[in-house]
Amino acid sequence: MSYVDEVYELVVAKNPAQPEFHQAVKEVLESLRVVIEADEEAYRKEALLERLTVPERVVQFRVPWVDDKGQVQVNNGFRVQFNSAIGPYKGGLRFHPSVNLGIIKFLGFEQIFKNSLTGLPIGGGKGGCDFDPKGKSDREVMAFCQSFMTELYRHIGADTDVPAGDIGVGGREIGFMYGQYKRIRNQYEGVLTGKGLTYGGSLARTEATGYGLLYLTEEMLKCNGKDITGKTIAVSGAGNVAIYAIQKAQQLGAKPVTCSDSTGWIYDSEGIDVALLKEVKEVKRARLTEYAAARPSAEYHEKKADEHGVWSVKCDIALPCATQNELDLEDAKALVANGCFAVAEGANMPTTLEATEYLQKNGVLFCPGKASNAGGVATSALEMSQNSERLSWTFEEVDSKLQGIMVNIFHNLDEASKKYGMEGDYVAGANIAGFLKVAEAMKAQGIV
Ligand code: NDP
Ligand code: 2IT
Repeated sequence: MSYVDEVYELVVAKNPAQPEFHQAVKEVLESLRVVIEADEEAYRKEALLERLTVPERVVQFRVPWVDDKGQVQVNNGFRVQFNSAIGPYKGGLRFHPSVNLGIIKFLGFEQIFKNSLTGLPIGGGKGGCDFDPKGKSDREVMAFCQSFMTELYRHIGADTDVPAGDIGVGGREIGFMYGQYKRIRNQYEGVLTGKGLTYGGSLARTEATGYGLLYLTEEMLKCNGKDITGKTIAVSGAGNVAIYAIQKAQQLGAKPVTCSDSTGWIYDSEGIDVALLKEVKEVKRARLTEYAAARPSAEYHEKKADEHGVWSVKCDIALPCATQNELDLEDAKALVANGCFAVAEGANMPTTLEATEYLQKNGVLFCPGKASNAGGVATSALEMSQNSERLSWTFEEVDSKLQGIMVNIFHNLDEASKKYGMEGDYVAGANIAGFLKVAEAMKAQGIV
């Protein structure tokens, strides 16, 4: 059996009931087949793929806290420190009821290659908790965040592991966690990114993932003889990534017409009103029904299991920005039938393997999240640089560095896909380009 297949079977056997982790590993290993098989014995002897797929460290812990009724609640906290070959562990924290070890491992594994693609010195990690911030008071969120950090603090540090936000973790949660870290450690250091601007945050970090997604999409289209101006875009999600993707798409002259949350979705024939969406989601933390109520051109649709939601809308470009596996084979068929010619992932692994294959086979330009959503973590690394030099850069400075990074990422994966005979397969290009740097660093550092 080939080494790649052997390792994939091992991963499935050793990590039962972690389907998202298997999926992420499968996609990467399939892309690496051509690289590994060219030098199979050397990779096998060093057990490089086994080392790549087993996290350096997994921390799992109890998070007890008291709710507003005086009831004690207990949640499950995680931090997976996956790979530190090229820098301190770096990756977000997700607070969502669906969080479990397999989800955090898939996210941490993806992060290794994403962080490598940014060209910056950051290793791969991810964490989170099955806590649901929805419907909780600010005091409850603070009590939870303080308890979470009361264990996490001993595993992280500015040169060790630097968490940030992800689903359910935004400025409010980062602030509460930062305060508790500082209180316990008595140390003012850049241990988290996505911090507020008054205490070490970077300008443009809030916008970075969505803006970066559009910078990369624009470059991908340009290099394929297409222009983003005037194009209709279907976006899913209504959180941090979706909001700033919609905003930048409009600045570039495109027309995003949809967004969604966990209960329903919006089609707005006039184009999404970003100021209203921000008011509903960032300020009121309300449902999208409130957007529809305030906007005559918007239709609200309740989410239904057997329907395609935002992917049923006629569009030129699709940007999935909500969560994993939200775009399946049937959705991909609907997009192709409606003339969609480009998909770039804002979320992590939003497209199933079958859907990705279908889109690629039907000539749709497809950019995987580990490349197209890397602007968030790249700007986090820029926040770390600013913290280290105890200076703050202007919005324009950070934004122009972000643009340069995203354009560079696209060219790196484009070149890798060509070099390995898979021109236009940006999934393979991203996985190969991300892997080669990490593998070289791992080899140089010996058996650790
Ligand atoms: P937010 O919590 O800000 O927003 C998430 C959005 O997706 C919300 O609209 C939420 O709906 C919706 N959503 C979440 N889970 C589900 C679900 N299970 N089913 C349907 N809808 C869901 O998170 P972000 O915008 O930060 O993250 C979105 C995606 O982007 C994630 O995959 C994340 O890993 C990825 N990402 C985030 C980065 C960042 O910097 N924040 C960087 C790179 C990737 P509702 O409002 O109802 O909760
Ligand atoms: O998935 C991701 O890249 C993030 N959630 C951002 C991670 C970070 O450290 O900024």
